[in-house]
Amino acid sequence: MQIDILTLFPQMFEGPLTTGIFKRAVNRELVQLNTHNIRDWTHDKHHTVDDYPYGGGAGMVLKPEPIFQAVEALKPGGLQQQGADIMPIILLTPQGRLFSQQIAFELSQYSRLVLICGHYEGVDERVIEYLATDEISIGDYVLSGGELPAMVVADAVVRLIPGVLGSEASAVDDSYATDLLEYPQYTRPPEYRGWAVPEVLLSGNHGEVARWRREQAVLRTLRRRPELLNKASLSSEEKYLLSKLKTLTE
Ligand code: 6GU
Repeated sequence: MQIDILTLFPQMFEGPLTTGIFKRAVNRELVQLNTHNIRDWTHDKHHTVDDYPYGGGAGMVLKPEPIFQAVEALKPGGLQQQGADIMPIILLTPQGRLFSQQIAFELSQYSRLVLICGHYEGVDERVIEYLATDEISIGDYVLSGGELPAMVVADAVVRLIPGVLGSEASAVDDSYATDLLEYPQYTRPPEYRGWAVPEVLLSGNHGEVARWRREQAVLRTLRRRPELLNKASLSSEEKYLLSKLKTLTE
């Protein structure tokens, strides 16, 4: 997969994109990550990327021309896209659809992605209407730019590409992939400051361990994120357990 990131602050990506998951994916040639400075596509003396909003108001608005030119330079054949050639052009903005594991999975199916980092003040609406194919937000809080969200999206997508993670199982087992939160994890020592690891995990009984973990995941989800249980696939035994717990707490 090739990911092109358009930003006013390419230096923000230097550390994250050369560390951990991205480093591995790039080294294994599973991912090619490029950052592009939107400012490089300005042609005036002052390299102007933003301007005052028409109609007045606070803040500045990102101009359309440098963003259109930066994206068009990535696709010399023009922007008409068809079939396998399709390349999502995603604007990161608080007005976008809410990012999720499902969206990460959908994006992981493409061979190319373009991420445009917006800024809180805003981006000229013509970028949204005639250039971007998608708008994504990572949550209901305000960040000063789309750079951190672009890293969040890229991380979530890249780790779903086959061969990026150490074991293929790790991605499947994650929270949200199973619609349940993760069960508690422990490592050595078996007792630390008097706090013991649950006995069952030391038992060596794989069936018992699997049952305990599944039960912990369901209980933790019930307590912390009960709305997730509506779409989770639960056994009839688990549904019965949950209905009993719910009547107990009513
Ligand atoms: Cl994508 N951008 C900004 N500026 N703030 C955000 C966001 C994006 N998602 C959540 N907050």
